Amino acid sequence: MFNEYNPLEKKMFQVIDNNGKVLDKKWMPKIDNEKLVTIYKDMLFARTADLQIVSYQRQGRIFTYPPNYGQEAIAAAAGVHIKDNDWLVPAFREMGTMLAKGVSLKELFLYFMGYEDGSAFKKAKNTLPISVPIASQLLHAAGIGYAIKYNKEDKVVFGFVGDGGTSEGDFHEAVNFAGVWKVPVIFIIQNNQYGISTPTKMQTASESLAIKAVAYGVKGIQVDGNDFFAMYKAIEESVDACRKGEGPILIEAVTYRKGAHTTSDDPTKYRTKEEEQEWEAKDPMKRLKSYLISKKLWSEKEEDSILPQFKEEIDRQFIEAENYGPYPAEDIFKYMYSEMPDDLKDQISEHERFLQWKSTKVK
Ligand SMILES: Cc1ncc(C[n+]2csc(CCOP(=O)(O)OP(=O)(O)O)c2C)c(N)n1
Ligand SMILES: [Mg+2]
Repeated sequence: MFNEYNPLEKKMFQVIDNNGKVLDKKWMPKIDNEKLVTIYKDMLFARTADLQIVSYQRQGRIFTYPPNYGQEAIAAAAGVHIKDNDWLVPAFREMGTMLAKGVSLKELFLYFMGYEDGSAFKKAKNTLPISVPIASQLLHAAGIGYAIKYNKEDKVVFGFVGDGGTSEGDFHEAVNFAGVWKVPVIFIIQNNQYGISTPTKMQTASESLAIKAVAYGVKGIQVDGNDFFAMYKAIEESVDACRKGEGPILIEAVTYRKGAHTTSDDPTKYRTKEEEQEWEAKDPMKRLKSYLISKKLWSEKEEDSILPQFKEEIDRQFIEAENYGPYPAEDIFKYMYSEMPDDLKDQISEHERFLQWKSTKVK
């Protein structure tokens, strides 16, 4: 696959078309029917939660949130392949993979409500916190990959970044050294066509983002990120390659951020209705659903009956997060170092004085 879809060939890897029809059986991954339905349900759960969070934010019940809407196939495919012991190094738009790794929705809610506990995952092993400083997480991904190789462990690192992130030095340093060290890291670029309002064509003069792999001497592939089967297959082969010591791999997953950049953004200011409609036809959930319906594995009726249960479960976890109670001010400072340096201790005292002052001002 990596030969046939070498980025120099300028071909995007696809398995199904926009109507869920298989384009080339040779690439169709073997997935048990029951498992496939479970995966679809997980994607539906993630999408439902994502839409519901935007509505909680509009009610003033949660802070700024970056919607995953439209990018679910990428996160789901990674979620199927990532094992408990593998490392997940997220950016901030990978809800499906985080849930698959064992992060709870409640923990994600806590994170977006400002609690440090939202990053202290109770169940998910080997999962780094959400990373907002763009691309900085990839250096950790490369470093963890190095440690895995050094310790001769059978683990793979899944490192996520956006198209905008590929313009950061950290991206290039991480991919370069991962290539030099030949470490088991799968770099997944979610090319959702925008970095806030900046379109991908303004990020780079390269033919594609996948082609950057060539310069670093690593395997790369451009994949239709809205095609679940293509993402499944590409990640499956990437994991195999990494476990055989043939990593790292760079995947450019071509997708579309159907929602706003975050709840603080208004995409009507910088993109057209026509463009949105064009991508609507490529929606990842619709495509997988069409496939499932054509195979009689799923129906609109089943979807209608499961959605209220999902909504109730999402609400239940949200209300638990809402009732979490106040957090100690120290939480903001205590996780950066194992032993807190003096300047941070000073900042805690200053912050406490500020909170004290504020409580006398704000009624
Ligand atoms: C180092 C850094 N610079 C700027 C920002 C502000 N910022 C937040 S998201 C974003 C755009 C990121 O775009 P992309 O990498 O394509 O990811 P997407 O949001 O599309 O998932 C920017 C510039 C930041 N968080 N970190
Ligand atoms: Mg982007």
